[in-house]
Amino acid sequence: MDSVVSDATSADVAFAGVTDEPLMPWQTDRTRAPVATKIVVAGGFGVGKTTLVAAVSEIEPLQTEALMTEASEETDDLTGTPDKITTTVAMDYGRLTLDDDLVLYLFGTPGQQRFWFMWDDLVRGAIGAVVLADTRRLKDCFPALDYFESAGLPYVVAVNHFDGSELFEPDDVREALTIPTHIPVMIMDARRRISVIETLLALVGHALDETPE
Ligand SMILES: Nc1nc2c(ncn2[C@@H]2O[C@H](COP(=O)(O)OP(=O)(O)O)[C@@H](O)[C@H]2O)c(=O)[nH]1
Ligand SMILES: [Mg+2]
Repeated sequence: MDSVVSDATSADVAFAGVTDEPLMPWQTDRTRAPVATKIVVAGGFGVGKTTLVAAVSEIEPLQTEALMTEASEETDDLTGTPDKITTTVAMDYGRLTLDDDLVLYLFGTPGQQRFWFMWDDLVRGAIGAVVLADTRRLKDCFPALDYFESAGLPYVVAVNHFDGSELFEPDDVREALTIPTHIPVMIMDARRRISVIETLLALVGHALDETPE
């Protein structure tokens, strides 16, 4: 049963912790059943989505990497990640249990423009999204920001800080991307579990804040 991804909305998540509320469809026992939430991980090509999911997933992350061929040379910009030889063609998928009562299902989006058609399916039932940004290629996250803004899906911005790139303050990134003040902007390292969990918790908290009373 643990592979079932619910259609939890942020409202479901907000109510699931209240003891006299009815059980959620995925709950059989209020004292033990975890709340399942779906989170989308988005951002430009090579920004660290696959790395993030792999850093925290307790199941072998499902990755659909393919060797990049010369055919994708023109579309896949390698300037920031010259060593990258694989690319995610469908999506990353991972699971993370927090405190035994909150299970996060992580879905990485394919970064490339040619896979945009999948996004409407990917975000269905999600409580929110993490938009990864690389300060050397900030504009790569604009399509994701635009998408979640217009979809009305809560999101946080996580700057994946790469070694050797300049370290910016969250407020500098917020200003550069014109992110509204109520949206969390985090500096993160996609390779570090603790750092990623911090970002995911910020998103869960933010999604709850955005839930209408
Ligand atoms: N130095 C450094 N490298 C990273 C970091 N995050 C990802 N990488 C590397 O950058 C490359 C692209 O990351 P990947 O997760 O595949 O990007 P994706 O296209 O968004 O899934 C990989 O070779 C990663 O090992 C980071 O925080 N620091
Ligand atoms: Mg990837």
